[in-house]
Amino acid sequence: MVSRKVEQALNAQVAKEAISSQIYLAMASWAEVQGLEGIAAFLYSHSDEERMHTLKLMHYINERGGHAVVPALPKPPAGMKNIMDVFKSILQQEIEVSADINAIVDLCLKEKDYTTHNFMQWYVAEQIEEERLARTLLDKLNLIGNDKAGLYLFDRDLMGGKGQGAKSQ
Ligand code: OFO
Repeated sequence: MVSRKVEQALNAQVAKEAISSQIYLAMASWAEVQGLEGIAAFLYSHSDEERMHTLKLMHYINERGGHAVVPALPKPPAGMKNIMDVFKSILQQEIEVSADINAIVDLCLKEKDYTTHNFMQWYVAEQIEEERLARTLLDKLNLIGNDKAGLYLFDRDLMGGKGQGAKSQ
């Protein structure tokens, strides 16, 4: 059974993950309109991943005797300045989510909720990967600068939708 405090914190995280999903979705649509198909595929796929993060939390809350609440979501930004701006926002978003996850882990220890603490370790590990990926892609974009051929290759690398190109280089 989750305590009321932990339930509230987990429900707040449900909203955060759903917001992340919406942000990635908005960015995906923007990239698609710019003709950046690979980047769009990566962002659409990541939006799905964030929805999976949302659902995983919701199931956990319900399985532990709480009630997962579907949150109202703010409208994500529709327009981006450029692709660099997109990946800077992504890194910022992931850093914020990591801080939220750490705060829940901290609360679990205070509440002596070792079951939820254990469950949250999946999110802790996931955030390390999410931040790493965002930093790697941002580093690549910094290297590319204004080189159009470089952006073409970056976009092509992300065509698989998972950022594998970024991982293997
Ligand atoms: Fe759910 O990891 Fe990104 O935000």
